[in-house]
Order: sequence, then C-alpha cells, then structure tokens
Amino acid sequence: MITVDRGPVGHGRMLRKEDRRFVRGRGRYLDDITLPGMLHLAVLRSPVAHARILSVDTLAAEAHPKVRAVVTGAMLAERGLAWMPTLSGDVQAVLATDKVRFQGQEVAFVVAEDRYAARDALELIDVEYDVLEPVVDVRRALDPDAPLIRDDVAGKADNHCFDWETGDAAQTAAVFDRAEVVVRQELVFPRVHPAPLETCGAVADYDRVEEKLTLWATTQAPHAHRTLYSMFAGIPEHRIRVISPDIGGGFGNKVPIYPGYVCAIVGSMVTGRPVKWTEDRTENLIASGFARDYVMQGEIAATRDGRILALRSHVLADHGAFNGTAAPRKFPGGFFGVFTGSYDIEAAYCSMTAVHTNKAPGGVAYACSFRIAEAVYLTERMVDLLADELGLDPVELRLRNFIRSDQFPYTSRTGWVYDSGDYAATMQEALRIAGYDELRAEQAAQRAAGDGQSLMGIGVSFFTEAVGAGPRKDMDMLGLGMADGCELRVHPTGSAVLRISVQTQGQGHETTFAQLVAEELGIHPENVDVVHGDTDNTPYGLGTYGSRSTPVSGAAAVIAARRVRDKARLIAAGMLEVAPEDLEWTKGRFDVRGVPGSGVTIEQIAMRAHGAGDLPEGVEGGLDAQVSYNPDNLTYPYGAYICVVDIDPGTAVVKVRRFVAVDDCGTRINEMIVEGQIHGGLTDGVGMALMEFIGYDEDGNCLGGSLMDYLIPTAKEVPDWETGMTVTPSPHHPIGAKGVGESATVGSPPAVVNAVIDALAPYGVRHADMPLTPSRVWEAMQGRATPP
Ligand code: MCN
Ligand code: CUM
Repeated sequence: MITVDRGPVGHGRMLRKEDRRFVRGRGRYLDDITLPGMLHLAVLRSPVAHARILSVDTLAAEAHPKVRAVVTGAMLAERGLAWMPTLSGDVQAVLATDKVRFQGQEVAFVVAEDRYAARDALELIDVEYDVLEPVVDVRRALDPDAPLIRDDVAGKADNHCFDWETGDAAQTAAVFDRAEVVVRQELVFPRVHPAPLETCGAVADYDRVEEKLTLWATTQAPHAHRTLYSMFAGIPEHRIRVISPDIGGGFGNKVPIYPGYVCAIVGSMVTGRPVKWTEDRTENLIASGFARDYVMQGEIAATRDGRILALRSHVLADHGAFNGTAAPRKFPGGFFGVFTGSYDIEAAYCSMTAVHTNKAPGGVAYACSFRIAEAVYLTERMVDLLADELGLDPVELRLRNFIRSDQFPYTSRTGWVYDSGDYAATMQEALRIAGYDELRAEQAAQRAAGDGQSLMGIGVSFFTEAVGAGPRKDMDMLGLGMADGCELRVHPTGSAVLRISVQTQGQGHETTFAQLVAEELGIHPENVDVVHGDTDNTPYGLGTYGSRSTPVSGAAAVIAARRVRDKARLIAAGMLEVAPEDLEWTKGRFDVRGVPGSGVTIEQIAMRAHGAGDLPEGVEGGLDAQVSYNPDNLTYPYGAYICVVDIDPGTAVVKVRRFVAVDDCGTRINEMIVEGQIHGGLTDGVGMALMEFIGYDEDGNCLGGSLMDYLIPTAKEVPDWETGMTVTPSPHHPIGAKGVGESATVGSPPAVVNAVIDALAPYGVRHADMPLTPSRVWEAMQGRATPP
C-alpha cells in the first residue's frame, strides 16, 4: 500500500494508472482471451449491396473436418433469432433470411476449431443471389421508382425512415421574411467511420449445465447489452454476465449490438463450447457503425450590421439499411437540436428526413455527442458564410452574437438549457494564444505580395456541446433510463474499491475515477481501485458514450464518496466522544473544530468501522456507499478553436500549420487526461475535414474498406496542438465538471474547413465539402463544386 501523503492527492495531473499494464504489453484485450476448448467463428458477408437470397448451400462447409457448426439465417429464424432490435427501435437482421441490404451484411457463420479453418469454410458456402438495384444516392432514396429496401416491414412502401423537427417553423419563417440578409448553403457531412485500432469482437461461453452465459465483448455499454440480450434471447438476465475487457478504442463504434456478438452467443449454445469472433479491419469498416452522413440545407438570417436573427435547416439523413443509431428514444435525430450553437438568436427551426439506403447501419458513432458534430459543423460554416457576405471578420461576428455570460442558465430556441458559460472569455483566450491579429496581418501581407507560392487560411470555430445524457424524465434507450451508478467500499485499512457502471475504452477512468474519490476522502488515488466493465461486479448503468461518464457516473462517484465521508464523521465523533457537528474535515481527517491534529484519519475511521468495539447508536458497520445518479441536466462544455492552414496552389495539398484549442469543460479532474482527449479529438477532426470518407460506388460497393482507402491522420499530418483552457464549472455537477471526451472531434472540423475556404478566398471559393482532399480543393480552385 502507498503511504499516505496528504499532498495533492485528488485532482490534478497524474500519470495514468492503467498505462502500467498497457505500456508493458500486459493489457487484456478481447483477442487475448482464450478459453479451454475455444472454437472460432467467421462470418460470411454479402458481396453485394442489395439482393434476394435464393439459396444457401452449406453442405460442403459442414463437411470440412474442422468445422463444428454452420448457421444460416433460416436456422436462426426457426429459433426466432434471425432479427434483433436495434438501439433505436428498428430491427436488424442477425443473419439475412430474405434479402441482403448492404455490402458486408451477415449471411451465415461458421464455427471451427481454428480461425483459419473457419475462414476457409466460408469459401465452401454457396449462396445464390438475385441481385437487385441498390439505393446508393441518399437524394434518390425517396424517389417513387426507388427500389424498396425494407420489404421486411409490413406495409412499407418506400425508403422513408423517420421525420423529426424541432424549433418553431412559423416564427422562424417570419424572422427570415423580414431579415435584411439571408445566406443559404448546402453542406454535406460525409459518412465517416470511427475506425478504432481494435476491431469489434466477442468470446461467448454458454454453460449448458448452469444455463449461464458469459460474454466477453468489446462493448461500451455492458449492462445495457446484457439487458437487451436477455430481452431478445430470452436468457434470464441474472444468468448473463457481460465482461468488457480492455478496449482498444471505441469512439462510439462499440455502442451498438452487432450481429457478430449474437452469432458468437448462438455459436456457443449450438456447440456447447466457448466461441470467439473477431472482425478484421475490412469487416469493421464496411459493416459496423458509421457516423454522420447528413446532407444539410443551412440558412442563416441576420441584420446588415451583423446581428444573427435566426437559423433554419433541413437535414436529409442517411441511416443505411437498418436504423442502428444509438440515441435516446425521444431524440431520433440525436441532439441535433442544439444547432443554434453558441449564439443568442430569435428563432430557429430544423426539420429532418431520414431514409434508408443500401449501406451499413449505424449513424451515431465517432465522438458525435449524439449528432452535435453535425450541428456544430452546420452552424459554424453558416456563420462563416454570413461573415463573408457581410464583409465582417468571422471572430467579430461571433463575438457580437454569443450568448452572454449573464444569460446563463440559457434556454435555447429549441429548448435546451445551457448550464454555464463565458464564451467571449474563451474566444479571447484563443485569440491571444493564436496571435490572431498578427496572423491576419501576415495573411494580408501574403495576399498583397501575390507571389502565389502558398495560400494561407485562418479558420475559427466555436462550439457548445450537450453531454452527459441524461435526466431520466427526458432520456432513455429502449425504455432504460439513462442513470449511472457506482459503489464505493472503503476497506478496514483505508484503501478502497470503486465499482462503476461506465467503461473506459482509453479515456483513463481507472485514474480519473480514483482521483475523484481520492479528492473527496483524502486517500491516495493509488489506494483506490476502479472496477468496471463486468456486469457481475459493477452496479447497473447505461455505459460510456456521449461523454457521459464524468457528468453521470463521475457525479455518482463523488456523491458516494461524500456519503462515506458523512458516515465517517459519525464514526469519528464516536471515537473522539464529541458531537459530529464539532468535527472539522481537512483532506483525509476529522479534527475537533479549532484543534488541528486532535482527531482521527480516514484510515483510523475505516478500521473502526470494521473493527472491534461499538459504533455510535444507529451507525451500521462498514464504510460503503452506493449511488445511482440521475443528472438534473446535461452539461454544456464549449470551446474556441483556431486553425491555420497553408495550401500549395500547385498541388492543392492542405497543410495544417497551427491549431489552437481552448476548451472549457468546467472543473478538470486530470488536466493531462483532458489534454489527451483533446489531442485525440483534434486529430479526428483534421481527419474528417481532410481525408476520412466512406464512399460507395453506384453498385453500392463500399470504397472505404481498408486503411489504404479510408485514410486516417497520423502524427505526420497534424501539427503540435496548442491547447488552452478556461474553467466555468457546471452548477449542477457535484464538482462542476462537464464531459470533454468528444469536444474536440465535434468542434474541430469546421475550424479546418473554415481555414481552407478562407485560404481559397482569392479564388472566389465560397464552400467545398469534406473531406478536403487535394482533388476536391483543386476542383474548388477551378470553380467546380464538390462532386456528389
Ligand atoms: N475528464 C476530466 N475532467 C473533466 C472531464 C473529463 O478529467 N472535466 C476525464 C474523465 O475523467 C475521463 C476522460 O476525461 O477520464 C473523458 O471523460 P468524459 O468526457 O466523461 O467522456 P467519457 O469518459 O464518457 O468517454 C466517452 C468519450 C466518447 S463518447 C468517445 S466517442 C471517445 C472519447 O470519450 N472515445 C474514446 N474519447 C476517447 N478516448 C480514447 N482514448 N478512446 C476512445 O474510444
Ligand atoms: Cu457518438 S461516439 Mo461516443 O458517444 O461513444
């Protein structure tokens, strides 16, 4: 045990506890799990985007000497398991029975003695397809003659998925009618993929004697998954244990339940042996949860002198073949309604039409804050377009329209209650770090010199997120309320174990959650063990996504520690024979008020709580607390980002020269971890803005099926990040912390795009869609619009 040093034991920069095992290669990821007698599962996937299945012949595969089972959709259908519910109330085929609806869709699976045999046997399965015309272009999905994708749904006659709206249409129209200036632009946020380093996988072990299923799975939400497996497969919930081991990145990709997990479970039930399934890179990219894929019509209304009056947008959303989006039930468009952004405006309205196409299901993944990434991109591009129209500096236009610090809590025009903020201060800090005026002067000088060697662009974005879903009255997933829990136990010797319902995929929870408890109890974070990712050993909660761990489970941890402290006070009072009110807490000890050193430490109290002798009247033994936290509201982190790019006019290659990010996520538990989150998110943002893209050809073939085609940025493509911070605590979180895990991914794409468009101003370019690859930038420089 670490000796207690009452120095800065709580919040602050602290090296990550989990890195001890990660940097020594001692992490235990899904693929490290090997059980005696374990079999391997491989999935046969559709080579085409849309086809009727005429027949599936598995005889040759079954005859393979190492094959133990071959399962088709028809076999699952007999057990009522061919279709499973998605997180947004649609259904998705586990294995196709009638048709395949996207390239890469699961058609059959093989369980064999080893992975190679399983893969080989896939080749022996003969599927006869009657290929149908696919729906690839989202804009044509609702055409009267478009092929019908979801003929599995009774009565369905078109590819419509859902409609949704928010804001006041009439009031917004009235404001637009009288506005002096209106700017319109279509913006495409293309389909991208979270592409975590570790792909998805599962090891299922069904014990036929105990009738108990143990499932190791790459899931960001083990408890929610367990409940859904129970509801779907009929296994009693207490007979399912879901373990989420070390995870090599989730980024939203590991929120949904994928057919592969279900196949692994079925495979184990059928063979009576443990079964492992792991995706390869291509399977992950073409068939698991994508992100974005929004075509947005943006409109912004303002006065001539730069007062933003209203925002309006229509979104055409591509949800792929099945609506596999993970979003709270009442929010089919996620939190896109936060699209009024950081501005105090008079009116706003958004309508959304979501459609099905012959593409992989998903929709919310990749550090999205439930579609706020799309919303921020829309608004921050529209504000820049307006600044251009008005001839105003984009920073000046933003400063004129920010919600003022004295307006918080601020209710947005679409009904979101922003908890706290001082946007102007954060913007000013970013301007200071960037040296904004000097940058503009340098750009002006470059343009005046007109040597054509390089095109410098400066892009600004300001974002507000809504993270920490969420209050149970408003938010649930498939009827499960979005609360999260924790359980804290202080052992007799004063060390502690904290069991949490959220699950780290790299965010460092084993460190930051220990720090939360350490700060409240005055014990060293090294003496607080954090247990997560195991439904048998952690309290119930909905898991990690939407940057909700700190706002929800983090709050639970603080409250649990404070309850333990309250109980410790009673025990200390008994030990010192004084009234509890006469005790004074300083980190790690209770002393008699005014007499420092007179009291007892938390370790002494812990021993007493478990030890011999009487406790005060009414106080139970032990020093534990359990909390399920239902947040009052979301938290609203925000930030100001400034990006400087240089474009080579000869090759149209964009180089990101500098990137300044000033984030405000309220109180920071561990500044170093927060900075790491921001560095990662900024890298994501540069990737989306400049290179990441899941495209399809006209036959529905996925063009982003490998990391040679789906480009993700490396250290070479990104600059040294320049980060800064302001701290505006959340008033309703027990330590004032807001989530931060997605902020930089959400806030940075518009800064990069705004910078590129700014650089191209001498060419008269007004807009070009992401990803701004050299060819797209080149097209824009030639006056050609982004090809669809
Ligand atoms: N933190 C802090 N102070 C704050 C806020 C957060 O010290 N005021 C710390 C937290 O304690 C936690 C980390 O920063 O260790 C992120 O916290 P939070 O914002 O609560 O987000 P979550 O832990 O819920 O993580 C989810 C978020 C999401 S939704 C995606 S997507 C994403 C992201 O985290 N996926 C990631 N960052 C990722 N980082 C890694 N390495 N891997 C992923 O898969
Ligand atoms: Cu939307 S990606 Mo994160 O919320 O797991």
